Amino acid sequence: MRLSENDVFSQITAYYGFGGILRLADPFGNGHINDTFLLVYEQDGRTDKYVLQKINKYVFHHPDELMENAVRVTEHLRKKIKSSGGDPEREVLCFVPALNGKYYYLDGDGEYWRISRYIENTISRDTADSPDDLYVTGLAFGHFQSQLSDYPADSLYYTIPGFHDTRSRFERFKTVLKKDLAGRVKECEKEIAFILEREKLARYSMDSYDRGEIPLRVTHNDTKLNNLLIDRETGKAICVIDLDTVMPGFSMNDFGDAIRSGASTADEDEKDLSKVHCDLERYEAYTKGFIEGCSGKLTRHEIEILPMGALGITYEQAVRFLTDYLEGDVYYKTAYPEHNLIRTRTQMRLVEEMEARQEEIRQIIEKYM
Ligand code: ADP
Ligand code: GN1
Ligand code: MG
Repeated sequence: MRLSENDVFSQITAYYGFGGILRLADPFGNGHINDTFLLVYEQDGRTDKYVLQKINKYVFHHPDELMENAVRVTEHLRKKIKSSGGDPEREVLCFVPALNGKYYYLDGDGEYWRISRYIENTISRDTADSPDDLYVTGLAFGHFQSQLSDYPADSLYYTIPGFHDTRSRFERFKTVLKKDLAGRVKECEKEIAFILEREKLARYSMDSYDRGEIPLRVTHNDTKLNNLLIDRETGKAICVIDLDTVMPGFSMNDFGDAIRSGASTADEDEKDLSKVHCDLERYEAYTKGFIEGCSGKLTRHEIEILPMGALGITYEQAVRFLTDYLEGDVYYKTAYPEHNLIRTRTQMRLVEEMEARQEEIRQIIEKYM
């Protein structure tokens, strides 16, 4: 018999030694990967809030290594924040150890759970409201990369090997096509052709790396807009979250994923493609923030090819959504059967726009070189 969520919540309460009464344990946030809950305990008139997550084992094969990375990276960030006079309670995730010192709870069903402190008075956005939202986002993700620039990259585990190896993802896509496990290939001919026609995009980042043109850095690798907490009142960026994919990577990808998600004028799963555009004002605002946030650490060539990061990662996302659709929705959470196909189409639309407006985008980057 599988454990119910309520069983797990009470086991966790004991395992972590949380006092008081568990008043609330509700699903929380819009992540596509982990199961997230907000836990609220009340004791002697005080309220303690935690974010509890079940780590997705289909996606992350070694949750123990993932937590080791996350704890080490947050300790590094905490030191930096303290020494620069920041607020370590709000500006970095704080994972909570259990009574035995471990940073996860392994339940009787073999599922891994971890807890961080809830950061008060914050929101995370799925889409941006204004270019300024992108500027603060760029500053935050750039600063995050800058704060980790002295962290020894080779001491981190690869929590998902080949995560942004678009070249391998392209090859895998072709294998999945041949297998057609879910019998869906027939209904996506246009989308498949779109992907296959653009093999050049699949090769760009890894080929650049192989030629020694770009360095490997410690990067976030999932800089989607909603992986940043924003202060509810001031609108300022507070804390970069979702650290499960912090590992060696390329700066162009941390640039790219935020453009993909934040410069888009519509949700990632918007069905009406006439609403989906890559807004160049937002693109420019993110560029300005990101380059400022990286505080001089990027090479000239890295800056020059940032637009290829946006194009490449958006293309990669189309490949990933379509691969998942063709495999029968095994990776991303979906709310209805065509969800991954709808997501694929928004990404394709963004790729087409970025391709059509390459010259304008080049001029934006030139301003910040
Ligand atoms: P996933 O990997 O599934 O995307 P995330 O770690 O991004 O999961 O968390 C999902 C959502 O939960 C985030 O987008 C954010 O809104 C919220 N969240 C996560 N951690 C915290 C935290 N410590 N404080 C406040 N909100 C959080
Ligand atoms: C996932 O975990 P979340 O929802 O922040 C995914 C990203 C994708 C994104 C698309 C570990 O991000 O890589 O870009 O969905 N995370 C993982 O929305 O695969
Ligand atoms: Mg997330």
